[in-house]
Amino acid sequence: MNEILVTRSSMPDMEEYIDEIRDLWDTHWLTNMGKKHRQLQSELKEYLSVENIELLTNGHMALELTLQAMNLTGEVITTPFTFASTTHAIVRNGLTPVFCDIDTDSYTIDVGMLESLITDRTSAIVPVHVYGNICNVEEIERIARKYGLKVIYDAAHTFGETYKGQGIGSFGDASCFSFHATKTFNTIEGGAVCFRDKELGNRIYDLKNFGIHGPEVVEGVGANAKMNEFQAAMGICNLRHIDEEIAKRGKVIEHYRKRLGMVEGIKINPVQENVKPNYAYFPVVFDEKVFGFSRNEIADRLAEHGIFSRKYFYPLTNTFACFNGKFDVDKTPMALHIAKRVLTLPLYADLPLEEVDRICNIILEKIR
Ligand code: T4K
Repeated sequence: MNEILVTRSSMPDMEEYIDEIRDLWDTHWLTNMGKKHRQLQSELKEYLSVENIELLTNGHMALELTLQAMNLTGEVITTPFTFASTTHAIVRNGLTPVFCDIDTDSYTIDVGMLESLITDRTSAIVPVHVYGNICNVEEIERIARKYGLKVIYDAAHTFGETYKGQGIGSFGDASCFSFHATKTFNTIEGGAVCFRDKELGNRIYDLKNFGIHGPEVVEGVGANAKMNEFQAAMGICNLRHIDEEIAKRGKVIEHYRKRLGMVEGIKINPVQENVKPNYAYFPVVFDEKVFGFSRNEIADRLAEHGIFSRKYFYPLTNTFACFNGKFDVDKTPMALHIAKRVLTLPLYADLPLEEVDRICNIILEKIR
């Protein structure tokens, strides 16, 4: 049986990658902000249309170190409908996550509720552009200014997206991207933070490289979160093909939408206005009462055919066992509703449209 997983890493031709890494055998320079790191950093700055960018070893460290570099205290407002990383980055900085519910259509932070969660202990907002759906950046900016809060976007899913023609990484005080193998753009593992304030960038740099300023000068108590040269080389190669990759993902999604978009009991995110998308994920929400089958039944049925969809993002982070019931999930009812019903279907650039048809046929099989 031909197995299909939820995604498959984009990779350049092997020869292209080998050509890119060949000179590492001449220089023996493998990490510590080498030539490839510097090249990728400057190419990404241009591609993402951002003023400042710092590369890191993964998306999680981008988030965790950015929060640390901001010296935040107290409470941080965020959403539980996300990958573990977002909440963990907050908690690992000794901060208290305060969970806001999500919007019905985009599954991003519900800006209508946001203001009611602000207290005199709130220091920041960490909204998530989940699945590549853009948050209401204008309203978030207004609220953050009004209360003097920092905004750090979890932009793990939004590589290359723009809003009103502006690079998505240029919103808020900082935006953190993931370049993990499963993302639209990958550096195997990898990530980056884009930021406004150069001083913040200096502090993130210190945290990513032990606070070292020279062979005999250590000015900060930093960690190690450097992207190495093999990661950067993968990024340089993948960046050459990214527009084509995104276009191919777009075709896959177009086909899914054609097949599933009008089916009663299946909900698909509406296309967002003024957004250039990157087609990061394809989430589908099943309303069992109308569709006739639950999300879990559909996931199991697909698995029987060797098709492995995923329940991103179930369970909600505010229900994780590691938090021992500390958070009240009833405060985020929409997030709970979506998490129980959502399934992300297989999506990658080279997924053949015939396979998309096969997946849709299995999903729709018993309702016809
Ligand atoms: N914030 C958000 C909102 C995020 O979604 C993430 C990461 C982060 C922050 C943190 O960024 P990083 O520190 O990871 O850069 C995957 C990814 O590992 C993770 O990056 C991603 N979000 C999350 C949504 O998905 P798993 O545990 O589901 O991955 P796994 O190993 O089950 O892989 C899923 C599928 O991907 C496989 O079935 C096949 C395919 N795959 C996987 C790997 C590892 C490949 O094709 N190639 C590969 O190398 O977490």
